[in-house]
Amino acid sequence: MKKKALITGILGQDGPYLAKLLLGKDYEVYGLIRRYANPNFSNTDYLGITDKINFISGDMTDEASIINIIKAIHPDEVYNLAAQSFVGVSWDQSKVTTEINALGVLYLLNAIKYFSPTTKFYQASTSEMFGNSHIEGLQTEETPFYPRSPYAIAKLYAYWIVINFKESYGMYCANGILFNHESPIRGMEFVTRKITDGVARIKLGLSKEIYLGNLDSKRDWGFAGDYVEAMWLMLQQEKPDNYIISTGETHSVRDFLDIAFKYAGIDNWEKYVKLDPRFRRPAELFSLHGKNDKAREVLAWEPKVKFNELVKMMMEADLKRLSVK
Ligand code: NAP
Ligand code: F7E
Repeated sequence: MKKKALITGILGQDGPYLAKLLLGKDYEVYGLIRRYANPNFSNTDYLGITDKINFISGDMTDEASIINIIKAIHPDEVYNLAAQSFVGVSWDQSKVTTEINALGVLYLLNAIKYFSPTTKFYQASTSEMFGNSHIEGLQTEETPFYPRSPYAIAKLYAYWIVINFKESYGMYCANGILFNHESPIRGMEFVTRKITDGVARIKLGLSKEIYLGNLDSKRDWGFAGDYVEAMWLMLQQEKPDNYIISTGETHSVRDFLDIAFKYAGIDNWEKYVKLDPRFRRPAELFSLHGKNDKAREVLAWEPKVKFNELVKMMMEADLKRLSVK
Protein backbone atom coordinates (compact mmCIF):
# COMPACT_ATOMS: atom_id res chain seq x y z
CA MET A 1 0.00 0.00 0.00
CA LYS A 2 1.18 3.53 -0.80
CA LYS A 3 2.39 5.70 2.08
CA LYS A 4 0.20 8.74 2.77
CA ALA A 5 1.70 12.16 3.48
CA LEU A 6 -0.17 15.29 4.49
CA ILE A 7 1.57 18.58 3.66
CA THR A 8 0.31 21.82 5.15
CA GLY A 9 1.47 24.95 3.28
CA ILE A 10 1.18 23.02 0.00
CA LEU A 11 0.75 26.16 -2.14
CA GLY A 12 3.77 28.01 -0.69
CA GLN A 13 7.40 27.62 -1.75
CA ASP A 14 8.48 24.43 0.06
CA GLY A 15 5.17 22.54 -0.18
CA PRO A 16 5.35 21.97 -3.96
CA TYR A 17 9.04 20.92 -3.88
CA LEU A 18 8.33 18.46 -1.08
CA ALA A 19 5.19 17.15 -2.83
CA LYS A 20 7.19 16.55 -6.00
CA LEU A 21 9.85 14.64 -4.05
CA LEU A 22 7.24 12.47 -2.28
CA LEU A 23 5.29 11.79 -5.48
CA GLY A 24 8.58 10.59 -6.99
CA LYS A 25 8.84 8.17 -4.06
CA ASP A 26 5.31 6.88 -4.79
CA TYR A 27 3.57 8.53 -1.84
CA GLU A 28 -0.10 9.50 -1.94
CA VAL A 29 0.15 13.24 -1.26
CA TYR A 30 -2.55 15.27 0.50
CA GLY A 31 -2.26 19.06 0.62
CA LEU A 32 -4.12 21.24 3.10
CA ILE A 33 -5.38 24.47 1.57
CA ARG A 34 -7.31 27.26 3.24
CA ARG A 35 -10.40 28.79 1.73
CA TYR A 36 -9.78 31.55 -0.81
CA ALA A 37 -12.14 33.25 -3.27
CA ASN A 38 -9.41 32.79 -5.90
CA PRO A 39 -6.92 30.08 -4.88
CA ASN A 40 -3.49 30.38 -6.49
CA PHE A 41 -1.98 27.12 -7.79
CA SER A 42 0.89 28.80 -9.64
CA ASN A 43 3.64 27.12 -7.56
CA THR A 44 2.28 23.57 -7.94
CA ASP A 45 1.65 24.38 -11.63
CA TYR A 46 5.28 25.54 -11.97
CA LEU A 47 6.43 22.09 -10.82
CA GLY A 48 3.77 20.32 -12.90
CA ILE A 49 2.12 18.50 -9.98
CA THR A 50 -1.24 20.24 -9.36
CA ASP A 51 -3.35 17.36 -10.68
CA LYS A 52 -1.38 14.77 -8.68
CA ILE A 53 -2.20 16.22 -5.25
CA ASN A 54 -5.32 15.46 -3.20
CA PHE A 55 -6.26 18.93 -1.95
CA ILE A 56 -8.17 19.04 1.29
CA SER A 57 -9.77 22.13 2.76
CA GLY A 58 -8.90 23.38 6.25
CA ASP A 59 -7.19 26.12 8.20
CA MET A 60 -4.39 25.99 10.76
CA THR A 61 -6.35 28.35 13.02
CA ASP A 62 -9.47 26.13 12.99
CA GLU A 63 -8.92 23.18 15.33
CA ALA A 64 -12.01 21.23 14.22
CA SER A 65 -10.90 21.31 10.60
CA ILE A 66 -7.47 19.98 11.60
CA ILE A 67 -9.02 17.16 13.65
CA ASN A 68 -11.32 16.18 10.78
CA ILE A 69 -8.45 16.08 8.29
CA ILE A 70 -6.27 13.86 10.50
CA LYS A 71 -9.23 11.55 11.20
CA ALA A 72 -10.10 11.31 7.51
CA ILE A 73 -6.60 10.68 6.14
CA HIS A 74 -4.67 8.88 8.93
CA PRO A 75 -1.43 9.97 7.25
CA ASP A 76 1.82 8.06 7.76
CA GLU A 77 3.67 11.39 7.76
CA VAL A 78 2.63 15.00 8.35
CA TYR A 79 4.88 17.84 7.16
CA ASN A 80 3.76 21.06 8.82
CA LEU A 81 4.96 23.80 6.48
CA ALA A 82 2.00 26.18 6.87
CA ALA A 83 2.90 29.51 8.44
CA GLN A 84 2.63 33.25 8.27
CA SER A 85 6.24 33.06 7.18
CA PHE A 86 7.16 36.69 6.52
CA VAL A 87 9.21 38.03 9.44
CA GLY A 88 8.67 41.69 8.51
CA VAL A 89 4.88 41.50 8.71
CA SER A 90 4.91 39.61 12.02
CA TRP A 91 5.27 42.86 14.00
CA ASP A 92 2.12 44.27 12.36
CA GLN A 93 0.11 41.03 12.51
CA SER A 94 1.48 39.39 15.62
CA LYS A 95 -1.80 37.76 16.74
CA VAL A 96 -2.53 35.92 13.52
CA THR A 97 1.17 35.00 13.21
CA THR A 98 0.98 33.42 16.68
CA GLU A 99 -2.32 31.67 15.98
CA ILE A 100 -1.00 30.04 12.80
CA ASN A 101 2.65 29.44 13.70
CA ALA A 102 2.25 28.44 17.36
CA LEU A 103 -1.33 27.35 18.17
CA GLY A 104 -1.81 25.72 14.76
CA VAL A 105 1.03 23.34 15.61
CA LEU A 106 -0.59 22.46 18.95
CA TYR A 107 -3.87 21.67 17.14
CA LEU A 108 -2.08 19.35 14.73
CA LEU A 109 -0.16 17.58 17.49
CA ASN A 110 -3.31 17.04 19.56
CA ALA A 111 -5.21 15.73 16.54
CA ILE A 112 -2.39 13.26 15.85
CA LYS A 113 -2.13 12.25 19.51
CA TYR A 114 -5.85 11.40 19.78
CA PHE A 115 -6.71 10.16 16.28
CA SER A 116 -3.55 8.91 14.55
CA PRO A 117 -0.81 8.37 17.16
CA THR A 118 1.59 6.49 14.88
CA THR A 119 1.77 9.38 12.40
CA LYS A 120 5.27 10.87 12.10
CA PHE A 121 5.41 14.66 12.38
CA TYR A 122 7.81 17.17 10.81
CA GLN A 123 7.82 20.77 12.04
CA ALA A 124 9.24 23.61 9.93
CA SER A 125 11.38 25.29 12.55
CA THR A 126 13.69 28.13 11.64
CA SER A 127 17.08 29.74 12.12
CA GLU A 128 15.14 32.89 13.12
CA MET A 129 14.83 31.30 16.59
CA PHE A 130 18.55 32.03 17.16
CA GLY A 131 18.25 35.79 16.69
CA ASN A 132 21.74 37.23 17.01
CA SER A 133 22.92 34.36 19.18
CA HIS A 134 25.93 32.40 17.91
CA ILE A 135 28.97 30.41 18.99
CA GLU A 136 32.07 31.85 17.33
CA GLY A 137 29.99 33.23 14.48
CA LEU A 138 28.06 30.00 13.81
CA GLN A 139 24.72 28.55 14.88
CA THR A 140 24.60 24.85 15.85
CA GLU A 141 21.90 22.67 17.44
CA GLU A 142 23.43 23.72 20.81
CA THR A 143 23.33 27.50 20.26
CA PRO A 144 20.95 29.18 22.76
CA PHE A 145 17.79 30.62 21.22
CA TYR A 146 17.05 34.36 21.46
CA PRO A 147 14.18 35.12 19.04
CA ARG A 148 13.89 38.74 17.85
CA SER A 149 10.47 38.91 16.13
CA PRO A 150 6.88 37.81 16.83
CA TYR A 151 7.42 35.29 13.99
CA ALA A 152 10.45 33.76 15.68
CA ILE A 153 8.81 33.74 19.11
CA ALA A 154 5.77 31.85 17.77
CA LYS A 155 8.11 29.41 16.00
CA LEU A 156 10.01 28.85 19.24
CA TYR A 157 6.77 27.87 21.00
CA ALA A 158 6.14 25.41 18.17
CA TYR A 159 9.68 24.01 18.44
CA TRP A 160 9.25 23.27 22.16
CA ILE A 161 5.68 21.93 21.99
CA VAL A 162 6.89 19.47 19.34
CA ILE A 163 9.66 18.29 21.69
CA ASN A 164 7.19 18.17 24.57
CA PHE A 165 4.76 15.89 22.67
CA LYS A 166 7.67 13.63 21.71
CA GLU A 167 8.88 13.37 25.31
CA SER A 168 5.44 13.23 26.98
CA TYR A 169 3.63 10.84 24.64
CA GLY A 170 6.39 9.03 22.78
CA MET A 171 5.22 10.52 19.47
CA TYR A 172 7.55 10.64 16.45
CA CYS A 173 8.16 14.39 16.10
CA ALA A 174 11.15 16.08 14.45
CA ASN A 175 12.15 19.73 14.14
CA GLY A 176 14.07 20.84 11.06
CA ILE A 177 15.86 24.08 11.95
CA LEU A 178 16.11 25.37 8.42
CA PHE A 179 18.15 28.38 7.39
CA ASN A 180 16.93 30.60 4.54
CA HIS A 181 16.18 28.69 1.36
CA GLU A 182 15.02 30.12 -1.91
CA SER A 183 13.96 29.14 -5.44
CA PRO A 184 12.24 30.50 -8.55
CA ILE A 185 8.91 30.12 -6.67
CA ARG A 186 10.01 32.02 -3.56
CA GLY A 187 7.40 34.55 -2.38
CA MET A 188 7.87 37.96 -4.01
CA GLU A 189 8.30 39.91 -0.77
CA PHE A 190 11.39 37.99 0.41
CA VAL A 191 14.61 39.83 -0.35
CA THR A 192 16.11 37.31 -2.81
CA ARG A 193 13.05 37.13 -5.05
CA LYS A 194 12.46 40.86 -4.73
CA ILE A 195 15.98 41.34 -6.07
CA THR A 196 15.82 38.80 -8.93
CA ASP A 197 12.40 40.06 -10.00
CA GLY A 198 13.58 43.68 -9.70
CA VAL A 199 16.84 43.16 -11.60
CA ALA A 200 15.02 41.26 -14.35
CA ARG A 201 12.55 44.15 -14.67
CA ILE A 202 15.38 46.68 -14.90
CA LYS A 203 17.13 44.55 -17.53
CA LEU A 204 13.93 44.34 -19.60
CA GLY A 205 13.17 48.06 -19.27
CA LEU A 206 10.06 47.41 -17.15
CA SER A 207 11.37 49.24 -14.08
CA LYS A 208 14.06 51.74 -13.11
CA GLU A 209 15.00 50.87 -9.53
CA ILE A 210 14.60 48.55 -6.53
CA TYR A 211 13.76 49.79 -3.01
CA LEU A 212 15.41 47.81 -0.21
CA GLY A 213 16.16 47.97 3.53
CA ASN A 214 19.30 46.70 5.27
CA LEU A 215 21.89 45.65 2.65
CA ASP A 216 24.43 44.51 5.27
CA SER A 217 22.33 41.63 6.64
CA LYS A 218 23.96 38.26 6.14
CA ARG A 219 22.07 35.04 5.56
CA ASP A 220 22.93 31.40 4.91
CA TRP A 221 20.96 30.96 1.67
CA GLY A 222 20.34 27.53 0.14
CA PHE A 223 18.03 25.99 -2.47
CA ALA A 224 14.53 24.85 -1.40
CA GLY A 225 14.74 21.77 -3.64
CA ASP A 226 17.73 20.51 -1.61
CA TYR A 227 16.14 21.33 1.75
CA VAL A 228 12.91 19.34 1.29
CA GLU A 229 15.00 16.20 0.91
CA ALA A 230 16.31 16.79 4.44
CA MET A 231 12.72 17.07 5.73
CA TRP A 232 11.91 13.64 4.31
CA LEU A 233 15.14 12.12 5.64
CA MET A 234 14.34 13.36 9.16
CA LEU A 235 11.17 11.23 9.18
CA GLN A 236 12.97 8.10 7.92
CA GLN A 237 15.32 7.78 10.94
CA GLU A 238 14.87 5.22 13.69
CA LYS A 239 14.46 7.95 16.29
CA PRO A 240 13.14 11.50 15.84
CA ASP A 241 15.55 14.37 16.45
CA ASN A 242 16.22 18.03 15.62
CA TYR A 243 18.58 19.04 12.81
CA ILE A 244 20.06 22.24 11.42
CA ILE A 245 19.77 22.42 7.64
CA SER A 246 22.01 25.05 6.07
CA THR A 247 24.73 25.47 3.45
CA GLY A 248 27.46 26.45 5.93
CA GLU A 249 28.15 29.66 3.96
CA THR A 250 26.96 33.17 4.70
CA HIS A 251 26.52 36.10 2.29
CA SER A 252 25.20 39.64 2.55
CA VAL A 253 22.27 41.17 0.69
CA ARG A 254 24.96 43.18 -1.15
CA ASP A 255 26.62 39.94 -2.34
CA PHE A 256 23.26 38.78 -3.67
CA LEU A 257 22.76 42.08 -5.52
CA ASP A 258 26.26 41.87 -6.95
CA ILE A 259 25.75 38.46 -8.53
CA ALA A 260 22.20 39.20 -9.74
CA PHE A 261 23.19 42.43 -11.53
CA LYS A 262 26.32 40.76 -12.96
CA TYR A 263 24.16 37.94 -14.35
CA ALA A 264 21.98 40.57 -16.06
CA GLY A 265 25.09 42.27 -17.48
CA ILE A 266 24.43 45.54 -15.62
CA ASP A 267 27.40 47.44 -14.09
CA ASN A 268 27.37 49.84 -11.11
CA TRP A 269 24.29 48.36 -9.43
CA GLU A 270 24.38 50.97 -6.64
CA LYS A 271 22.66 53.51 -8.88
CA TYR A 272 19.61 51.25 -9.32
CA VAL A 273 19.15 50.42 -5.62
CA LYS A 274 17.41 52.92 -3.32
CA LEU A 275 17.36 52.56 0.45
CA ASP A 276 13.88 52.74 1.96
CA PRO A 277 13.37 52.72 5.76
CA ARG A 278 9.99 50.99 5.29
CA PHE A 279 11.90 47.78 4.56
CA ARG A 280 14.01 47.90 7.72
CA ARG A 281 12.88 45.93 10.77
CA PRO A 282 12.31 47.03 14.39
CA ALA A 283 14.84 44.36 15.42
CA GLU A 284 17.25 42.84 12.90
CA LEU A 285 19.24 39.60 12.72
CA PHE A 286 22.67 40.62 11.52
CA SER A 287 24.22 37.32 10.52
CA LEU A 288 22.99 33.75 10.17
CA HIS A 289 25.51 31.01 9.43
CA GLY A 290 24.53 27.42 10.19
CA LYS A 291 26.78 24.48 10.98
CA ASN A 292 25.20 21.46 9.27
CA ASP A 293 27.57 18.71 10.52
CA LYS A 294 24.84 16.72 12.31
CA ALA A 295 22.64 16.54 9.19
CA ARG A 296 25.65 15.52 7.09
CA GLU A 297 26.66 12.78 9.53
CA VAL A 298 23.31 11.33 10.61
CA LEU A 299 21.07 12.00 7.60
CA ALA A 300 23.85 11.76 4.97
CA TRP A 301 22.36 14.99 3.63
CA GLU A 302 24.29 17.73 1.91
CA PRO A 303 23.32 20.87 0.02
CA LYS A 304 23.94 20.58 -3.73
CA VAL A 305 23.21 24.04 -5.16
CA LYS A 306 25.87 26.68 -4.41
CA PHE A 307 25.09 30.35 -3.71
CA ASN A 308 26.13 31.59 -7.20
CA GLU A 309 24.08 28.87 -8.91
CA LEU A 310 21.05 29.74 -6.78
CA VAL A 311 21.14 33.42 -7.76
CA LYS A 312 21.58 32.47 -11.42
CA MET A 313 18.72 29.95 -11.29
CA MET A 314 16.37 32.60 -9.87
CA MET A 315 17.56 35.30 -12.30
CA GLU A 316 17.12 32.98 -15.28
CA ALA A 317 13.58 32.06 -14.21
CA ASP A 318 12.50 35.68 -13.61
CA LEU A 319 13.98 36.87 -16.92
CA LYS A 320 12.16 34.06 -18.72
CA ARG A 321 8.85 34.73 -16.96
CA LEU A 322 8.93 38.49 -17.60
CA SER A 323 10.16 38.15 -21.21
CA VAL A 324 7.13 36.16 -22.33
CA LYS A 325 4.61 38.74 -21.01
P1 NAP B 1 5.47 30.20 2.31
O1 NAP B 1 5.88 30.20 0.87
O2 NAP B 1 5.10 31.48 2.96
O3 NAP B 1 4.26 29.17 2.44
C1 NAP B 1 3.50 29.10 3.61
C2 NAP B 1 2.20 28.39 3.32
O4 NAP B 1 1.43 28.35 4.53
C3 NAP B 1 1.32 29.08 2.27
O5 NAP B 1 0.95 28.13 1.30
C4 NAP B 1 0.11 29.54 3.07
O6 NAP B 1 -1.11 29.44 2.40
C5 NAP B 1 0.08 28.53 4.20
N1 NAP B 1 -0.72 29.05 5.31
C6 NAP B 1 -0.56 30.24 5.95
N2 NAP B 1 -1.53 30.40 6.88
C7 NAP B 1 -2.30 29.29 6.83
C8 NAP B 1 -3.46 28.87 7.54
N3 NAP B 1 -4.01 29.64 8.50
N4 NAP B 1 -4.00 27.67 7.24
C9 NAP B 1 -3.47 26.90 6.25
N5 NAP B 1 -2.38 27.25 5.53
C10 NAP B 1 -1.80 28.43 5.83
O7 NAP B 1 6.62 29.53 3.20
P2 NAP B 1 7.83 28.58 2.75
O8 NAP B 1 8.99 29.42 2.37
O9 NAP B 1 7.33 27.53 1.83
O10 NAP B 1 8.23 27.94 4.15
C11 NAP B 1 7.60 26.74 4.60
C12 NAP B 1 7.70 26.67 6.11
O11 NAP B 1 9.07 26.69 6.51
C13 NAP B 1 7.06 27.83 6.87
O12 NAP B 1 6.52 27.32 8.05
C14 NAP B 1 8.21 28.77 7.17
O13 NAP B 1 7.91 29.53 8.33
C15 NAP B 1 9.32 27.77 7.42
N6 NAP B 1 10.66 28.20 7.11
C16 NAP B 1 10.95 28.74 5.89
C17 NAP B 1 12.25 29.08 5.59
C18 NAP B 1 12.61 29.65 4.24
O14 NAP B 1 13.71 30.22 4.11
N7 NAP B 1 11.79 29.50 3.23
C19 NAP B 1 13.27 28.86 6.53
C20 NAP B 1 12.94 28.29 7.76
C21 NAP B 1 11.64 27.94 8.03
P3 NAP B 1 -1.63 30.52 1.33
O15 NAP B 1 -0.95 30.08 0.05
O16 NAP B 1 -3.07 30.30 1.37
O17 NAP B 1 -1.18 31.86 1.81
O1 F7E C 1 15.01 38.97 4.68
C1 F7E C 1 16.94 42.09 4.63
C2 F7E C 1 16.07 41.78 5.84
O2 F7E C 1 12.58 38.68 4.29
C3 F7E C 1 16.38 38.63 4.63
C4 F7E C 1 11.74 33.55 5.93
O3 F7E C 1 11.62 32.50 5.00
O4 F7E C 1 14.05 33.08 6.33
C5 F7E C 1 13.15 34.09 5.91
O5 F7E C 1 13.21 35.21 6.78
C6 F7E C 1 17.22 39.82 5.06
C7 F7E C 1 16.73 40.50 6.33
O6 F7E C 1 14.01 36.69 4.96
C8 F7E C 1 14.87 43.98 2.34
O7 F7E C 1 16.11 42.86 6.76
C9 F7E C 1 16.86 44.14 3.17
O8 F7E C 1 17.83 40.83 7.14
O9 F7E C 1 14.20 37.59 2.71
P1 F7E C 1 13.88 38.01 4.08
P2 F7E C 1 14.17 36.47 6.53
O10 F7E C 1 13.63 37.58 7.31
O11 F7E C 1 15.59 36.06 6.78
C10 F7E C 1 13.82 32.58 7.66
C11 F7E C 1 14.83 31.51 7.95
C12 F7E C 1 12.41 32.18 7.89
O12 F7E C 1 12.13 31.30 8.72
C13 F7E C 1 11.36 33.05 7.32
O13 F7E C 1 10.12 32.35 7.22
O14 F7E C 1 17.14 40.82 4.03
N1 F7E C 1 16.30 43.00 3.67
N2 F7E C 1 15.99 44.75 2.36
C14 F7E C 1 15.07 42.87 3.16
N3 F7E C 1 14.15 41.91 3.32
C15 F7E C 1 12.98 42.04 2.64
N4 F7E C 1 12.04 41.06 2.75
N5 F7E C 1 12.73 43.13 1.85
C16 F7E C 1 13.63 44.14 1.65
O15 F7E C 1 13.38 45.09 0.94
